[in-house]
Amino acid sequence: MVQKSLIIVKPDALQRNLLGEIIHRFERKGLKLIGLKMIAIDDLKIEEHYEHHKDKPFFAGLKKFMQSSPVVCMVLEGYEAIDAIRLIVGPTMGRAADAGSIRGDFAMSVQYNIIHASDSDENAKAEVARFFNEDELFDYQKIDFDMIYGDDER
Ligand code: IDP
Ligand code: MG
Repeated sequence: MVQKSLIIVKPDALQRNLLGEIIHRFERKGLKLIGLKMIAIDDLKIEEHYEHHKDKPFFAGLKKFMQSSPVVCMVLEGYEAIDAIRLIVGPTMGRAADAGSIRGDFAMSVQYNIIHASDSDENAKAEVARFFNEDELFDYQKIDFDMIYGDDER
């Protein structure tokens, strides 16, 4: 199944000049970039996006961190892309993430962990709709497509 995933490049990654490195990793993998923008996350969006953590003691700190600078949001598309992207990103705890993953290579923290990526198809649909309007997502032909997928994956 072709899936879309919402990526947020967090303030720590922007401060540490890792945006290009992160985009480069997804590009080389063969994922298709269909949306990209820089935003300041407002209170409502952060509360919806991290709803599952809103009663945790670290929520106020997480909100402050996510609002400490703009973030860069992307939508990436690909065949079974959600799990593939989570592998590239690594687990939540940076210092437990495998070397080679984004968090494994660039993060030591559980909170300052560089990047958000959707974790399920259901969450991805809600997250993409939360951060992108329809007219900010692009449907276009990519010329490397035939070299990235086999016939039964298209
Ligand atoms: P994920 O980003 O790997 O999907 P989630 O459990 O959905 O992880 O948590 C969302 C974000 O909340 C994490 O990426 C991290 O920035 C922050 N977070 C999660 N657990 C903790 C914690 O125990 N302390 C501080 N921040 C946390
Ligand atoms: Mg999550």
